[in-house]
Amino acid sequence: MKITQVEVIVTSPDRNFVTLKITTDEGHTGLGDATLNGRELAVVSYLKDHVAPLLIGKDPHRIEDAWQFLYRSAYWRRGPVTMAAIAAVDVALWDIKAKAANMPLYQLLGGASRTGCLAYGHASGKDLPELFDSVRQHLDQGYGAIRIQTGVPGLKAIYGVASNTVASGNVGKRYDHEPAQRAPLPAEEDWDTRAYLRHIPGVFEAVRAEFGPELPLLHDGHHRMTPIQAAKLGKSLEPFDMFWLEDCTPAENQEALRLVRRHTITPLAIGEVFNTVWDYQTLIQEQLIDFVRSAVTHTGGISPMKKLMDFAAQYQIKSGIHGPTDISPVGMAAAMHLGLAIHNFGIQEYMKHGEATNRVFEQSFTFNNGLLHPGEKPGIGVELNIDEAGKYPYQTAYLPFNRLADGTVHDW
Ligand code: EZ4
Ligand code: CO
Repeated sequence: MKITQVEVIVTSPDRNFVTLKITTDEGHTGLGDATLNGRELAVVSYLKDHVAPLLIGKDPHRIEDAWQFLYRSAYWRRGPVTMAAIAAVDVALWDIKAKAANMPLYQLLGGASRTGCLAYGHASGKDLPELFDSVRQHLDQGYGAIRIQTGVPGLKAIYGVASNTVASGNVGKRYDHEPAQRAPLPAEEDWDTRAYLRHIPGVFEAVRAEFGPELPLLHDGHHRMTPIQAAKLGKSLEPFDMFWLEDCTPAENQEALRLVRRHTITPLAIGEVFNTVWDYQTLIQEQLIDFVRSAVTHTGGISPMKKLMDFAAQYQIKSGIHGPTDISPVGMAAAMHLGLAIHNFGIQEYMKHGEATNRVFEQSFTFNNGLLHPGEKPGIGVELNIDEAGKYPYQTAYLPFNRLADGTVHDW
């Protein structure tokens, strides 16, 4: 088999998505997600200008060789643009291989280790009544685990609280709990870590009082704390039996987690902005985390994610694969196949895509009783409807950023 065509499709049904489509001389096609939120066109150029010409004529079955060739021959290693581009190639080739084998991808990864992948959704509200309504809506939709984000008194806008975050300069509509906005410039939000730390424990106390002890609860700190602040939050949340505390400190400094770990038994999840296994070396070997947050889309694809999760398994560290709406249905499907197959699956983040997105991407996954399953179609189970995709050209969009009261730019 030979690769005959490599296309990069940009579409913006509810938000921007970048999709790689590889076609072979035997008529098989494979899809890969290359969406890098707010920096989409950089990956489009990387793929179109620097990767597509290298793939024509190659054997699509040689996935590991293609991965190593793209990674090592570039000379410049790692980085989100490079790794999203390589991930798209890797997933598209796995899609082709599984279609050629006439099997769903998870079968090629060792077969199913479970009946389905436990998913968590995002509940949010600017105050407790709004938050409780959002939790109830998620329970009604069948979610069996829920992330809790709330407004903080005195702060106008805060990560993860959609209704509270329309900042000046925003000309587009924010999609559900999706932080990116269609606008010519990023929106500016405000932040105060001490106000946040005072408020959050009471929120979890109230949620436990309302919804009981069983529901798995998660929270995302979105890189905003110092190590000692993160330790304090983790400790103060211990009575509420968290499933995890996510991204408590900025991700570049792996050693910071040593300090957090010394002070709290709240489970820690990190890594949605990581893009290689090396970013986890210290975290995994020193058992500083409990869950790996990497997205298949941003960490080089199925091949390295399988290796990363096998490494993590030696330390009883589980998966918590990133799955916001800025991961396309193609990236979500890849995550579901991997999650179904690996032994150390933990939980899968799952936010529903919009109707327009679901028309562009025809999908075969199911969500029943809180469990995701990728379906039984050969390949990853997603096809791109090119006519629908063509209706939605790229729109400039940015993630927001924030400043402290004195104007200092803070972590977002
Ligand atoms: O802000 O996906 O856990 N989920 C998150 C996301 C991220 C966006 C960034 O592209 O932190 O909402
Ligand atoms: Co996050």
